[in-house]
Amino acid sequence: MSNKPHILVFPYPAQGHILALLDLTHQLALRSFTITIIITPKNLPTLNPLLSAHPTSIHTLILPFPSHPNVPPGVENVRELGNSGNVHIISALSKLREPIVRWFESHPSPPVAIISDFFLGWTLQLSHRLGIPRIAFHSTSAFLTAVLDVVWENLEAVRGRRVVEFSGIPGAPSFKEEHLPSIFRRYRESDPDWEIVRESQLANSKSWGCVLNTFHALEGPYLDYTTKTKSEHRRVFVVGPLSLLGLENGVNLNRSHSVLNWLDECPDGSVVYICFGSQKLLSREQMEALAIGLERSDTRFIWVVKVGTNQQTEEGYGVVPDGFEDRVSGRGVVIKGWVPQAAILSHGAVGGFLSHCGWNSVSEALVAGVMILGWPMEADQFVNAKLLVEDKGAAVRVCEGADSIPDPDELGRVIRKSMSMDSPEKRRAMELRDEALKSVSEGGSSFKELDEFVETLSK
Ligand code: BUP
Repeated sequence: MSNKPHILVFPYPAQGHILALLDLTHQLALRSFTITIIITPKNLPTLNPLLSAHPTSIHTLILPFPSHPNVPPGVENVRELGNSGNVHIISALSKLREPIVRWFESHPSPPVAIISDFFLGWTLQLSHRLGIPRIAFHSTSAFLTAVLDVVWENLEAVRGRRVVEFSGIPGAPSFKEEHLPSIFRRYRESDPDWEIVRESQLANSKSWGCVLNTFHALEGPYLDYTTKTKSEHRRVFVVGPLSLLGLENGVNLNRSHSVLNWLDECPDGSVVYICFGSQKLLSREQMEALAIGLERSDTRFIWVVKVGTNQQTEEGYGVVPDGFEDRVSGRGVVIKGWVPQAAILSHGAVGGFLSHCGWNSVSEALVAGVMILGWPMEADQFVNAKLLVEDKGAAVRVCEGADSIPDPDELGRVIRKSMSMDSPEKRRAMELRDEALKSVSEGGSSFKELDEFVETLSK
């Protein structure tokens, strides 16, 4: 390897976490860092476009993913395990320090820093062992970071409360307990895996620094709060929206998907795009309600359907109702499989996004100036939805809850109404798009902080 600074990058194996950190990695590679990405065999294909774009400066350290009593064999990605698998995956990965230490000690030019996902707080100890600083990468909002910090420090005060108030956070928000990430409801002192997760999260605030995938114009007050309260955590770099800086926005963007050709034929702003992220599988009843709602909306749509295992399909999960596709033929497209979401959202024909409000989806919608029709279900999604709907006025809420079944008539009506007329939410979404673009352009806040980050890493 060359003499350029060498950085270790360790993503968490969930699509929403990996992709954003790879966007940052792309930027570091463009700025002449040498990078090694720690990855498990099954997640290696996700890296392929980046490895092809930077064949000499990005390398991989492939971990032997362990057999662990709580991890079903071969499962290495939350996409298959679902959100409830996070505790097991974090715990299983944390048992893989030794191969990383051995690799590091035998490397002729070992890394000078590690950037690891905020779910992998245990890598703080690893960084101490390696004698290099750790930077926590947060693929979530600053609002969530603020909420989580308060919760992790005050678990007892939160547990069992129906409504949790965050008086110290700007705007003094409150959340129903079930709208906080479910991991907090799994608290059992006797569970050793749980302790790993808790310690891991607390380690984030003790790390050398952190990088946040958001931007000041979107989350100024929460960023000020986070920067101020993280007393030990002086180096906060706010560099988003990273999707604007990723490989996808470069010359290698793979825009070849037939649905983009279909969009070319649709009028501007006429299509609602529906996708609930890489993890959520809808039940039979939810699929039916959504299908009827879409039929009644009289609106053009693209619906990305996540398909489950054979057994889940037999139970009706992810099953598109019989005859639906024929009935909406010409007006709607159902896609079972991966689509280039960022490219779809940036297509002029897309005017709305029925979304679970995962942070990357939110960020990609903002970048495209597309209004969100929010259906938060779990994890950080309620926090993100509150930010968008109540703080920013750039989204409308159409449903909430992982198991909720929307009223099809109401759903159809809201979709039709939101898509057919100009609205304050649509205008707000466009304003935020301009702010997002300004942030990453020369002189913008994220542009400057990325430069500072690069400079600090280079010292
Ligand atoms: Br599905 C799907 N194409 O077909 P979120 C998702 N994505 O590009 P999640 C595609 O995956 P976590 C598809 O653009 C976004 O970047 C999408 O991240 C991309 O949701 C990402 O929105 C999904 O944060 O995230 O999957 O729930 O893994 O963080 O739980």
